[in-house]
Amino acid sequence: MSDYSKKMKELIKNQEVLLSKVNEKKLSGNGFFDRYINPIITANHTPLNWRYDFNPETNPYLMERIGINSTLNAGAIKWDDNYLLVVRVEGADRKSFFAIAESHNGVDNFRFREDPLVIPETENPDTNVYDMRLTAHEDGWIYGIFCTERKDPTAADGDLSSAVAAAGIVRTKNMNKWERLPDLISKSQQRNVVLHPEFVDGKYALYTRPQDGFIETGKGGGIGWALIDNIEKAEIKTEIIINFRYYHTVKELKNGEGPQPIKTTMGWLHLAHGVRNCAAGLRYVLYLYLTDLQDPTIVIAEPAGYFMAPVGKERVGDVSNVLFSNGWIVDEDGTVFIYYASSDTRMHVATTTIDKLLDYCTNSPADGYRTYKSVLAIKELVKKNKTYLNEKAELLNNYSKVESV
Ligand code: BGC
Ligand code: BMA
Repeated sequence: MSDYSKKMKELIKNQEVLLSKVNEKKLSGNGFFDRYINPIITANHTPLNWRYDFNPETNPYLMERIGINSTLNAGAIKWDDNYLLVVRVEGADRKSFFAIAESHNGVDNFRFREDPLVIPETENPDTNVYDMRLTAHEDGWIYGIFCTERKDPTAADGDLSSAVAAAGIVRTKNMNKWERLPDLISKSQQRNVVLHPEFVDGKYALYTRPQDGFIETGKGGGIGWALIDNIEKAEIKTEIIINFRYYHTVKELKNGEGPQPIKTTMGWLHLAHGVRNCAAGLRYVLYLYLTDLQDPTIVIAEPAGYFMAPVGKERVGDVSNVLFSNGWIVDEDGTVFIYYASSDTRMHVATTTIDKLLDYCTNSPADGYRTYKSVLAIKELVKKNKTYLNEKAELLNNYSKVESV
């Protein structure tokens, strides 16, 4: 066998070892979700065919011709019994694109399809696209709403960073052919737009995130809500804020809807990200909130602080100190697979159940917005435990007395 073939075989073998690695639960200890030991999708999981030219005549050194930098922020949906992710893959050239990876069990063995997705452009070509949310809508289509980014046409000469973020919309019925609809028309810039799965008052409903600039949300108060007459010419006419940013909380600077909300018996369950600024830069964490089944604009429960924050190796990457999620899947038995990316670099999964998430949402104390209130919440729990444990001790005591008679 030639050296070339040996090297090639080695590459293929190593990748197969990575792709078929079994993933195991790592108990988190908080009771409301479990992490897994390995990330589920990294840049090294992308097909070798995307990166190498395997012809010794045109690539005698068997070099990578196209570099892949990271795999992050995937939308998720159950499809043909598979856990399907539309992954944001970022090349070494900084451009993100979407690619489908699937697994039979949702926690390991994710494999990319042969080709990445080709998202048709509009008459105003996207410079970059990312963070797709997938919604199986009751109209029968599966929608993907993503962020499309273009250079700010009004940027001053020499300003090569100012950009405009808008929501791009595609839809499919088979996960193969994607139809591009016109971008969402909105007065403000938009990132983190998510389609609600049901009609509300006969209209499409969007979770939005109005922002003053590309980075700054400015007067944009939080996660918004807008009803849309026609999804094929989507336009935000009126927008209200349903989940507010708040001083000195995990979502002080920005927040945004994560994946499509899940309908439960107690309300619509939402996963979102909250951002605060600190000396180390922006810190992104995930939080949960619950809204009313009949009127999804009313928040009925929201625990204080974060549900999940970066830990250990998750804290380091291209954009460190970030957890971001725009995809989750619920199984028929109530198991929830939360797909999240750490530090804009790699994808992970955490599992839990609908019952646990609802328990977490409705029984963890809400934010008191002040230290004093946080301390009172702890004191109340201590008191509750003392009363319970004392009563229990008394019961046990009486029980053992009866037993010994
Ligand atoms: C990046 C995104 C990021 C956004 C705001 C974009 O250029 O691709 O990952 O969320 O800027 O910082
Ligand atoms: C955002 C998101 C994500 C990213 C995060 C951290 O604004 O839209 O793309 O994970 O920044 O860089």
